[in-house]
Amino acid sequence: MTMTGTALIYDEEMTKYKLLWVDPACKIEVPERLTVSHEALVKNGLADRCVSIPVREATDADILLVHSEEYLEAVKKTPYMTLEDLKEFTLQYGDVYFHPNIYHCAKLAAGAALQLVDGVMTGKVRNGMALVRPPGHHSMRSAANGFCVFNNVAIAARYAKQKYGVQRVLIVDWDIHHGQGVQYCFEDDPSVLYFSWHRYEHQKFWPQLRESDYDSVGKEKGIGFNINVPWNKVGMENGDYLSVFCHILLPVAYEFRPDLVLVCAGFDSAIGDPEGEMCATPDVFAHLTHLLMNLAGGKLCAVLEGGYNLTSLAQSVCQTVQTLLGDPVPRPTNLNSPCISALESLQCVRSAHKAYWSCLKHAADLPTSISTKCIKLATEEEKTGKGEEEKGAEEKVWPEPPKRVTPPVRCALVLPDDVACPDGCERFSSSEDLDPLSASKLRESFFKDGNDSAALTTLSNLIALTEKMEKNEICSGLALVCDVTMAMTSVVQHVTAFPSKRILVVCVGEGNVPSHIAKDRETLVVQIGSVEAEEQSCKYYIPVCLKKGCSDSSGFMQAVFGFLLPLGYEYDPSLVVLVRMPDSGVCDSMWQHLIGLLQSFALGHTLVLMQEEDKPCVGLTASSLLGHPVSSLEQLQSPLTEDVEAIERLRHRLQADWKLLQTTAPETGRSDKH
Ligand code: Q9C
Ligand code: ZN
Repeated sequence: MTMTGTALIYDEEMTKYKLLWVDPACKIEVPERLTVSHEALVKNGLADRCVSIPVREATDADILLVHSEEYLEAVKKTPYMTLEDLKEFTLQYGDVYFHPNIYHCAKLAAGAALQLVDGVMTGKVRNGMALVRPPGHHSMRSAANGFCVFNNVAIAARYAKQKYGVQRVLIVDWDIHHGQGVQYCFEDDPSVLYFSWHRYEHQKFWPQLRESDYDSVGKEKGIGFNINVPWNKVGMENGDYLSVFCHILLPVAYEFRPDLVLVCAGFDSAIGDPEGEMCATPDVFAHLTHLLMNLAGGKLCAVLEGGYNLTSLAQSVCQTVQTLLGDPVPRPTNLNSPCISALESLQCVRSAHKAYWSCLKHAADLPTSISTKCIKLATEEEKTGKGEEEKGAEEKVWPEPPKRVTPPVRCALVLPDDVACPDGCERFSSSEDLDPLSASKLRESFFKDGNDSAALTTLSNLIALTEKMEKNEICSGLALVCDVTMAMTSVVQHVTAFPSKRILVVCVGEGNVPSHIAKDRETLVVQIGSVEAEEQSCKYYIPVCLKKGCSDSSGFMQAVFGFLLPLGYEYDPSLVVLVRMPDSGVCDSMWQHLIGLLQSFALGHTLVLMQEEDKPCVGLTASSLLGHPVSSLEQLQSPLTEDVEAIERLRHRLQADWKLLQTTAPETGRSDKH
């Protein structure tokens, strides 16, 4: 059991089938999809860093976990069919083609997903990705569909349950099409939570199913365990995707507490894709991946689905795999406010699920005036013309995501001599003395009366550490200090003296945040605690107040997903300073999850400040800074009504300034962005 490492599963054999006749609907599903993805991983040095696991053929028994015997027997005959027979066989299904070698490849694709599950569940690797063709999420019990023959991910979920006794599986389908095959498979099953977002356009987009809408929430025992997020416009961007993660998927997923996460990793949701026509850039997949990586103790298996723009596909695959490998995630790019149509979808989904998830219990009701009206409007738009088609025809261009560099030191610590430095980290002590000017400034600010030289050394080390972080020589840091408030103040003072430095300060627990920090406008302070802060309308000091403070896990997670993450994304800091106030009450695993999530920002540059009496937490804090997987939170209770109400009041007050906080569409009726 190593629990580290990332598996890559790929076999060239899966490039050895293709469309043999003319069919405009299928011509985009080409063998090069796989070769360009794999070549990009090799070229970027990522393939070499992965543990290569061979594919295998899924057995009949594996396939029958999801498909009918009749269907399997029918597909088994396809290798022996003539071209004419294959064409005719194909005709009974929608948007799919057969080839004499596709049955073989489909067995390898499903088998690849199972090999990945085996690798992760046995602890051979922490996580991984399988590059496969044919894709899987559209295929149904007795039907091929949408380029898919066997439902690779659905088979993998059943297999994991059966072979490893996995109790709860989360399937995240970020492909731009609705994986209706997965939905049908698990609709009545509460042990598998299926989340899908998809281009829908009020049922005008393929596969044009009524049951792809937000109100298909699952059936019988599985009610609440199917989450559909319909995109009713094309052109959705990074902000729209991240907003859905913060306000729907993450809170629900943390409440669900999966033992395994499977990703239907289709990249037709990325910019440039001819099917999706969305505008999210490839780096967004680094964030989507990262945000899921601490669920299920890090056990994440990504299996390729769609993705038809070869450039965008290859870049997106690299972003995903590099994140699985644990490299710091890039700063989010092009992060605009969610568009009105996305907010409408967000509001509809949250409202449809409020009865089933306590984290959504207080979500707003359905918007009063959209759905039916929009169907009509969409029809009118279509009649009047070409608008949409022209948009689709434009060739999109976007810059190649910059190379992601990992600093030589992943985590450095400023510790008293008697505290041991955890494995994998470096004890930090500045080789040079602080420059005289800074030193005298520090002395003047903090040690006017008396001369505590030990504390001064700690502070100067701390400042030297932030400078190394800024130069990207060190990724993250941790300091054990005798006074966190003083340390925070001096770091903020020092760092904000540099141009374009933006600090996100996250205070966990009670304690006064010196008012000049909160008011300096180059620093955003979010404090999660229990002290009723006097109503103040400062955009840059945001106190989230919980009745029971940070010891209330559900309230805390509500604050993290609903507030801290969207604010962090919108603010886009260059440094995160996480301050653990004394007696914060935060439990170990929540603290670790918080650290993991905060590493979405500032290229992973997180500086943690803790008071000396918190030294028992140094090890687990460092472990999370190193990106090690975190174990699941205990089962979350329902958040306190008064807390949720207070949080909602805060949201209302702040959402004019911070657009990613929005969870509802403005009450004006129709959606008209894009
Ligand atoms: N304009 C996957 O992405 N419709 N399947 C094609 C052509 C079928 C997509 C219409 C799309 C199937 C795995
Ligand atoms: Zn797709």
